[in-house]
Amino acid sequence: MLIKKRTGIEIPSSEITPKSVYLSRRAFMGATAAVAGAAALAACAPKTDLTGAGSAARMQATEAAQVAAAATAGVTPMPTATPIVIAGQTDEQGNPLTEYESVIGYNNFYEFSTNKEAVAGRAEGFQATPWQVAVGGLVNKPGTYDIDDLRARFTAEERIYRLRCVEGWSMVIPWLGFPLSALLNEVEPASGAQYVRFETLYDPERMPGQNSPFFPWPYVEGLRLDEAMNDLTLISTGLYGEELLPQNGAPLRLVVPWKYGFKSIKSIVKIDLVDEMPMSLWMEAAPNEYGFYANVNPEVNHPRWSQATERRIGEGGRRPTQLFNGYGEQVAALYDGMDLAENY
Ligand SMILES: Nc1nc2c(c(=O)[nH]1)N[C@H]1C(S)=C(S)[C@@H](COP(=O)(O)O)O[C@H]1N2
Ligand SMILES: [Mo]
Repeated sequence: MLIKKRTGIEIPSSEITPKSVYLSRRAFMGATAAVAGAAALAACAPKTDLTGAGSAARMQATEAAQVAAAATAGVTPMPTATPIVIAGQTDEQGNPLTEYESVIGYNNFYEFSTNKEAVAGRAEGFQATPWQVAVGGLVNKPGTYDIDDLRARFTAEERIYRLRCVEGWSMVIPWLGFPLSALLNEVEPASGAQYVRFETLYDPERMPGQNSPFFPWPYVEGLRLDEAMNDLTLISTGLYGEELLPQNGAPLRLVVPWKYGFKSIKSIVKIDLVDEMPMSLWMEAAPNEYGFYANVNPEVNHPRWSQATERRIGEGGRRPTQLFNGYGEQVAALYDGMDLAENY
């Protein structure tokens, strides 16, 4: 089931739109008038009632429009766990969503390729189920969770977040997922737990990039416990109303929208509460370039390039980068009294 939760960053209900409209705006534009009509009809349906008597009919109308639009564009619609999804077309700042094709076709996932356009192809066929995540370390109730169990236990919400890669490009992505805090509360952090350490699957046969000697595999990332408990911090299991595809970190990945994208570790198998700052893959690979915090900051440059501006995928030109990627209201207090240049 999918709900929209009031987070302060969601969009007004007057602007929410069924997925058939946003799934592939380009495909939608090119679709026939009949398809456009069907989708427009669905767009007029009440936005909040997903369970009422009329919802099945609306789902079918929406699905039909989506399938027809996709067929017209020569795109195969993906299996849908939740047949109808309500989403905004913009983030809370009014930025339009990045095209679905770019979100699933332009990826950083070094376990598959260092070429962003090659990742999706290399990751195709990666089996993300069955999948288990071990949550342990300094907790009172360690546990191993099956991905199906996580999906059933923690209701997915939609969160439209900006993703700012440290390389200087960005996207606006409608994620599905649940706050990491919900999972951490379940295992009960013990006294002494101060950080959370995340690890990606290590399986060089299935993730051939891990045969590269240039990186200290597996991919590891970390957060301070208070950062991990912040409501913005998401465990994502999907995007654009669909389950995550392998290139986006199936079946579950972290999303930390105020930090550079590399903190948002993909295909997680292990989460540990620890008492010391974890050493991430990037800290280990290039300590002078990548620190633990990695908060988006236009005034703290990468040693090899400026971070003042970014290229929004799908847009021409560059736009100014925002401190904390525009989420300062929610997270700036986490860093009160800290020197952000020192703690990069
Ligand atoms: N395991 C793993 N997680 C990863 C990466 C990676 O190479 N391996 N790349 C990171 C980087 S640099 C970015 S920008 C985001 C990209 O996420 P996306 O491809 O879903 O947009 O994933 C992050 N998570
Ligand atoms: Mo990135």
